[in-house]
Amino acid sequence: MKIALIGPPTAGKTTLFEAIAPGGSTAARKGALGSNAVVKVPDPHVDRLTEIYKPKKTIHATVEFIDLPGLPTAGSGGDQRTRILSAARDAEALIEVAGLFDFGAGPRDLAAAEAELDGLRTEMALADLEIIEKRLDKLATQIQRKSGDPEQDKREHALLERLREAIENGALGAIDFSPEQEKIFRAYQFLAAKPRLTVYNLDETQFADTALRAQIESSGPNVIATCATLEQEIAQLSAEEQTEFLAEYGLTEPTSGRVVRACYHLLDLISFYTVGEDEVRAWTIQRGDTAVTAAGKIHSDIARGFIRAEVISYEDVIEHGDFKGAKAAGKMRLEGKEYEILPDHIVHFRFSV
Ligand SMILES: Nc1nc2c(ncn2[C@@H]2O[C@H](COP(=O)(O)OP(=O)(O)OP(=O)(O)O)[C@@H](O)[C@H]2O)c(=O)[nH]1
Ligand SMILES: [Mg+2]
Repeated sequence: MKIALIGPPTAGKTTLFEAIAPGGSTAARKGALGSNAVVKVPDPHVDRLTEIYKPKKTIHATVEFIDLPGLPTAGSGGDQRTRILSAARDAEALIEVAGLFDFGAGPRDLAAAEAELDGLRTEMALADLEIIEKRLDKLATQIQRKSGDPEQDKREHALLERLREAIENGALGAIDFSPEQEKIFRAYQFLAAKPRLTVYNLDETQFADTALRAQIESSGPNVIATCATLEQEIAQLSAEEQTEFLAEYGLTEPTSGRVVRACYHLLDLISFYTVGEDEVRAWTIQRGDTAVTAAGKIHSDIARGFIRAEVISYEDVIEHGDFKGAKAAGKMRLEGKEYEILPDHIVHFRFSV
């Protein structure tokens, strides 16, 4: 799962990226734009289970972040802007970053940053519309010459016309697709359709203003206020120093952790856990996934030879000391393939191949 940081130049994307991935970025893929890094999803459940099992290995869920260069202002940037937008298209979700700190052009207020983000969203919608127009032209020619599959081409043409209108009106979310339409729609990877987290990047003084932070974050569930330079400093501190430092700002955890978790939720991902002396591990599934799908994340053999899932809630495991204790206390459910795995489930799969 890839999440791209996108925004106007100098908004603090790279600073935020480095705060999120203090270990540094992994080597960029050949020809890829921007750096990428695989980042652990902070998870108190994994921490607690590790304390209990003291396993040889602990594995967190991860997501991948891509730090894109700043998007040049509309009408400039040529090739570079096309490359940035197409790299963003490859990501499953976007973090749009706007700066409120003074980066040379004087202090900025929230309204200015919001306007800048509106501009960015318009840019992305226009890039989608450009793709639609090109495809519509091509389909029209194909339909006229009967060089493709005319029926299928007509259906795609009609769908794209609907999508064009929806993107123009910012109403993509309101469309109901048939399975065939859904498939076509997904293949286009429209930027306007990507789940988004909005991050406003403040300077130290603005960030100390809790009222401003609250005002920003009250504007929606996927809006976060941060100070990327501060986050970068925090990432270098020991756990103890971190707690102290954060307390000065009235925080209990770094916002970089919140950003990572918010992205996880944005993508509708959840974690279930497996535990043991060898390994405590968080596994990533999509909300709504069944036990057999979850089993397949661990190994295709476990899905193929699936017998039953032994499921205990995290709370029950904690209350009864460990998985065994909770099982002895009768807290275990034995579930079949179609059972829906929930976020705090600890699972042991019975299988035979
Ligand atoms: N005061 C303050 N300065 C910041 C903050 N975040 C970034 N900066 C500064 O702003 C400048 C640009 O930051 P970058 O993180 O490189 O911005 P960017 O969005 O990656 O820039 P491009 O990749 O060129 O588009 C740097 O000098 C940062 O130190 C912040 O939260 N507060
Ligand atoms: Mg940068």
